[in-house]
Amino acid sequence: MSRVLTASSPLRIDGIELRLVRLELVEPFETSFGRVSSRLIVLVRMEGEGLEGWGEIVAGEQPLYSYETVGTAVHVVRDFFAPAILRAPVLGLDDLAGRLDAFRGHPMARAGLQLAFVDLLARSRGESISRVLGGSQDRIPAGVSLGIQGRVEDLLERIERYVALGYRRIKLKIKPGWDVDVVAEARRRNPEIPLSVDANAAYTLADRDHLRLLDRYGLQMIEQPLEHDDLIDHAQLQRTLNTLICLDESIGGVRAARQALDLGSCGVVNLKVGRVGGYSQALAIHDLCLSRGVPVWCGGMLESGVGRAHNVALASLPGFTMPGDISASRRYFARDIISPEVEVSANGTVEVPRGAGLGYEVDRDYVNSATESVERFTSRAKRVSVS
Ligand code: OSB
Ligand code: MG
Repeated sequence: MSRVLTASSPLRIDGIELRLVRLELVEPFETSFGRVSSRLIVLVRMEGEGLEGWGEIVAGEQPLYSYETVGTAVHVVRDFFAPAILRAPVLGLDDLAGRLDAFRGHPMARAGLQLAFVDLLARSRGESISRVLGGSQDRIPAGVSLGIQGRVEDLLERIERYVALGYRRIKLKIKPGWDVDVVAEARRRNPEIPLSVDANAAYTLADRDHLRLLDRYGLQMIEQPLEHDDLIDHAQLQRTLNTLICLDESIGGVRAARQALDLGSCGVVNLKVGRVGGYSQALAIHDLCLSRGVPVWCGGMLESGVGRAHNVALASLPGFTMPGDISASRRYFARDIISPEVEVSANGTVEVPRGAGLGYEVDRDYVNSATESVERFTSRAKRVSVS
């Protein structure tokens, strides 16, 4: 696997722009931690060497999935991360990541900057992001994550719809009161489809007997059943379940991934570049799982097309052996901010673009019309000194 994440000569970063863009979802998305009907997308645009790179910070408006929010992300980028990056030309991804090493936490904010940088770097090399990351697949299998519904019939109708569209795996959000009976009915109506569930940390180890009831339904995995930062109880639960546990929230970086695999906390990893702090951590987790024979798939955060394009590039790496939460643009938004939009073919795959950088164009007019605010940071801006 060849991976080139350094520039042929250091990249001078002239500016970093944060842009808040409001996009309505085609329908509300409900999980065990809440319901969203629109997304306030944080786009990162990094300018340098006459080029630009685009990234996205996947934080939500409220600290539910993670403690990070749109507000905390804007704060740490403005006051700490952007000044560190603008201080001197950047040699490559390791240099960029290293500039932020002194700071703790805020992985989603870090990731957004890494994404924009890698897009810029790939464009400077005239190569796709998939290529600079060492991607090996030119199409990736699509999956869909279906939120909690008011009625089981509404869920069954959606399952049918996405199966008919060719999606290769259906994931159901669950929570206490919307779990075993719903899964039983979904399975009864769809005996053959690859099915999984995601609890977003809605249970505790005391629910183990209840969770074991899910073993009957041939699920590919049960995602993040227990607390968001737990590895120990998951290891204990995994020993009593036949169904593989997949961790999402609990895998905050490569150290948590290594510990989870050593402890037996999961048999599958949901890899989200935003959650783990960017490509530097995502690549390390990917390589670790590949070397241990642990399947990885690419998760999503209801991203705009910019974030999704990065997910498509990441999912082209060889360790991604299961369909991810990568769905067509129209599954999320009536209109996406990239062109072409992400499409899922009749046999349930997304093509990995070959063009330079993201391989999709950002639709500036539409982005402008949906923008709520813009802040731009340059090397001349007032800043906090860190070293
Ligand atoms: O837990 O995987 C999750 C969306 C927002 C926050 C957390 C999660 C999700 C999803 C949807 O499951 C993934 C997607 O389609 O983008
Ligand atoms: Mg999840």
